[in-house]
Amino acid sequence: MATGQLFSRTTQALFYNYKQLPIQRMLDFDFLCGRETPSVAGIINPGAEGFQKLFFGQEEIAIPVHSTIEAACAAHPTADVFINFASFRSAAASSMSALKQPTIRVVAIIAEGVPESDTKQLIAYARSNNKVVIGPATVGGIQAGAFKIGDTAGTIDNIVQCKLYRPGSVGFVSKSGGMSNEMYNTIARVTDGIYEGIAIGGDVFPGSTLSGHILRFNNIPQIKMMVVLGELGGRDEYSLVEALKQGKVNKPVVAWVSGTCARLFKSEVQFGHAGAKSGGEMESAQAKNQALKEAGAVVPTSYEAFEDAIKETFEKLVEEGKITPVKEVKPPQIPEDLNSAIKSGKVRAPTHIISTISDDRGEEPCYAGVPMSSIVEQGFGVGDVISLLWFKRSLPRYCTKFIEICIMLCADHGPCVSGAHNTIVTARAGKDLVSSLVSGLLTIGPRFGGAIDDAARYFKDAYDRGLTPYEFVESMKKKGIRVPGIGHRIKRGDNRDKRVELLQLFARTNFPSVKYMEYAVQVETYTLSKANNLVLNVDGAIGSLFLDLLAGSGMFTKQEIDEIIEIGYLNGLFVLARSIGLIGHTFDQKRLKQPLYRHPWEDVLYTK
Ligand code: Q5B
Repeated sequence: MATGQLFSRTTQALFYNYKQLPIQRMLDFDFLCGRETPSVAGIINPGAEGFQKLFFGQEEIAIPVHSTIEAACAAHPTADVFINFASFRSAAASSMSALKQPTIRVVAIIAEGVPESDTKQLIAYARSNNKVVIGPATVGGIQAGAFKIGDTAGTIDNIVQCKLYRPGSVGFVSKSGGMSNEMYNTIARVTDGIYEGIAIGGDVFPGSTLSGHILRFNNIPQIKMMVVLGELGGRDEYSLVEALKQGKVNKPVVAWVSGTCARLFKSEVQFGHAGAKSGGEMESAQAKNQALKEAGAVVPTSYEAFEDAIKETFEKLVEEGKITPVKEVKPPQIPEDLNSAIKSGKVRAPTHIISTISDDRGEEPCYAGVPMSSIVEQGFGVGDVISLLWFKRSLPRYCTKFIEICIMLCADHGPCVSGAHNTIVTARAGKDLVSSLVSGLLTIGPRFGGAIDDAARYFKDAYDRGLTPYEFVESMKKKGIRVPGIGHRIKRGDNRDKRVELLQLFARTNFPSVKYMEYAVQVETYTLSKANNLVLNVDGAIGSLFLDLLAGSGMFTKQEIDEIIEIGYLNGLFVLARSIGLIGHTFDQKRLKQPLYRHPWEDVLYTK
């Protein structure tokens, strides 16, 4: 591997598999370091394309998402690092594809459990093509103040504590990612900090080696000393021993091979990493520490003494004038995410919506506080659900039954009424269910189906003010207003609307009082004396009877009744009911494969 710098303050990466947290951590690190460009140029999410919103400091940025490695490399030719967050199943294949891209120089493989035979192929390909593989089974690496791979060095707090936002003088390489976090802390405490840190990963065959990185660090002028944390198992450390012996490393190396405790076990021990097992004596931590020491590395007597060894080596270099400790800089403050700030109680934010009728956050959804299971167990009907969601209370059974009857009776009134006609024409124009439904619903209004609220308003006002039917109807006439709930295109005094009769019968049998309905009937008697078509229609019947329900059930205060009437809840009954019929008409037309409707010329009066 050798040569020198792997990364710089302008290095950009392609991130394989969308993982919000590590990408955001990379971008937060960029901001902390004062980078001008985000270190993630693009995301590769197989099968998906578009943009992913993330924060770069205080600003939101949209990072392009590509469905293939080839497309991402073509779109971002200067992004030369490939950070592979694929699972162990697909990590090798995707890494090989990345290595084969001419623009990709470094591939970091995070997954554990990549088959060794696959890794060997990756290593061979990388070597012969002068590319670098970090991992598998690694957290990655970091160049302080410049570029960071994924989750390396953990949280922003840890990165600040370890002063990784600006370069120091120490090159660090370890097998373990977890231990590298620990070492970043140690090194920050006793030196002027890390210049570059790499975790090569704990597999038996790592893509790049401890010695490879040390030789590379040796060529980086800003790195004045190196720290190595090896572990028992494998022979990587002996390559470093050889390099030291051959004088290929001319900067101080402080090294420790962990796993000395393995000797306390009677049988062979396998530690956390695949490669961390005590093989023969040569692979023991003791033997490797001894060999490193003999080759000229500074090797402490125990891990506990490692920190002091690093400290002494650093201080000696300072004394010798080989290191001028870097000047401390204050990193910018990363804006905290609103969600985490709220969670920790640091800030409060106003909500944008207030809702009182239902809640889906718990174990089961609730309508006005009543859980779904109760609704089912208690045999509630749609009338009960409407009373919960519209009126926020459980109404007596006769009330909910009345609501259900209204819905059943208003569900449809044939294909010739305004709403059904519109729905049929729309369905025949090839439109979908929702378009056909809403085109019918949009006809509901003061003349067709949507007169229930006004009927309730006017009947209530007239009755409460003590107007006689004559006074009421004539006053409306004077104002030029048709009495809502009165009149029908086909129903007559001698051809009453059956629906009205059924509603009246139910109310007379079940309601404690039907005073508003009786008043509406008196109004009808008067209007019928004027013209035979001025019957109490279904809107008028529902409007007047709902006034009786509201006033007679004892479930509503006067103020609540006034509010219901003022807001206008009752047309909702017709809208809901007629949706059933309009949906039916849509299906009917589709089933019958009816062609585009065109109104016949003969049925239009063309005139000037
Ligand atoms: N005149 C419903 O009118 C209709 C009068 C009136 C005083 C009245 C009309 C009206 C109020 C709104 C209303 C709901 C437009 C109806 C429904 C659902 C449906 C539909 C279905 C379903 C019918 C003739 C003469 C004129 C008018 C006078 C009429 N209504 N005077 N108060 N309310 N009602 N809508 O038949 O002197 O000749 O000028 O607006 O309650 O929509 O099945 O089809 O389930 O789908 O077109 O049942 O009554 O009568 O306009 O020719 O008027 O009567 O002033 O007097 P028509 P017009 P004049 S239920």
